[in-house]
Amino acid sequence: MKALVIIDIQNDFCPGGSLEVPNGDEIIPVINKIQNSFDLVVATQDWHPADHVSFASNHQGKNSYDKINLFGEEQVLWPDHCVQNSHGAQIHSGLDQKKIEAIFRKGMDPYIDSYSGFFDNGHKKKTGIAGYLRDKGVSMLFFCGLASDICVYYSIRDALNLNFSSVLIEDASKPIDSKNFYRIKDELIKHSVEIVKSNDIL
Ligand code: VGL
Ligand code: ZN
Repeated sequence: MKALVIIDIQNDFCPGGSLEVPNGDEIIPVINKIQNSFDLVVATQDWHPADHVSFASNHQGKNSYDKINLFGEEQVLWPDHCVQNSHGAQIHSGLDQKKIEAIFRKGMDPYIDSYSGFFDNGHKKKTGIAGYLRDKGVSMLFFCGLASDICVYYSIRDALNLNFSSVLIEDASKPIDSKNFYRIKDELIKHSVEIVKSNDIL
């Protein structure tokens, strides 16, 4: 059984949002078009408290996109984004939610970031999405959403480690940094992730 996993289609990651992905909203009609091709559709939602450790505003003297060392791991500091209950945290109104059976929130712990839809960045806590997908009988995951070089990428890496076969729908995803995405694409191909276009699955 095949599931579509839609990552973080939220206002803050779309044009006009605080952490906008260039042309991020352009993938929304593409995602809407492909949803009917799947047995199951789920989504993730970045959902941070205002005092979240990933926000530059919570570190004196630091600017957005600075990097800090956090408990031995590198942490990029972001503009405030996807603050719980804010407009920016809402799923973009253009995304068709009729087929989305469950939305897994992530990034609620103020002290750790959570790029992947499966675990926090320290791999300490699960969101429960893997158990949910397995319970539903899913073996193959198709990923799309924002941003393909951050949250989509980390989600795919975890999916591979959890032995889900994984496909990235390239034109249903967009990166924050397209140069970074070229590197990531090579890495994913080496790890036998299939990269397809939305037309291939319609
Ligand atoms: C994301 C940076 C910080 C993403 C989330 O959804 O790609 N990026 N939080
Ligand atoms: Zn975030």
